[in-house]
Amino acid sequence: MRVQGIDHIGVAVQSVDSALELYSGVMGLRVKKVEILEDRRLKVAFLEIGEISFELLEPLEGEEVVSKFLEKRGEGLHHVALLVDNLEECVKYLHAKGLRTLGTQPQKGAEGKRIMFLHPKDTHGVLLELVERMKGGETGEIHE
Ligand code: CMX
Repeated sequence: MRVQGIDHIGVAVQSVDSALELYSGVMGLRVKKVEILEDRRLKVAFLEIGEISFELLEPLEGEEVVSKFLEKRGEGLHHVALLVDNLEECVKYLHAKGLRTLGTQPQKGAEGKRIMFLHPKDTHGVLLELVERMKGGETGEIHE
């Protein structure tokens, strides 16, 4: 397994618009994209910090995962996303080492990436997302 770097850091917020007032309006971070992930019922915004991003996550009506996090812990750091070059190989390796993934198949994440999460109970309390960037950019159609 080779971790290439941090892709992004996820932050759970009550309102993306309100969080952008601080991070973009006051702190001047560039907004790369604001996106509605309809299938996950999330509104997300990506802010550029050098090579990595802050991903602001706002749950929409009917969303259960980030909503539960906000209810239990309030706003704050939600996950760290590690960039890997081959998601399947990486997951196979980690399964062999006894780590649990959340779900069995890679999912389509924001920006057309392929993602999978590891259970925070297996990673010293940090929710880790494994990210493989797609060839073909945003569409996520071409995978080699
Ligand atoms: N970081 C660290 N620990 C977390 C956590 C987080 N983000 N979310 C939950 N936990 C911990 C809880 O504190 C709890 O620990 P204790 O038992 O010691 O209290 C334990 O995990 C179980 O938490 P829970 O509140 O009972 O919640 P669930 O088990 O229902 O869900 C998890 C937890 C990690 C399985 C769920 O959040 C999940 O499936 N996450 C992966 C998907 C995801 O996060 N999607 C949103 C982002 C999508 C995107 O970026 O595209």
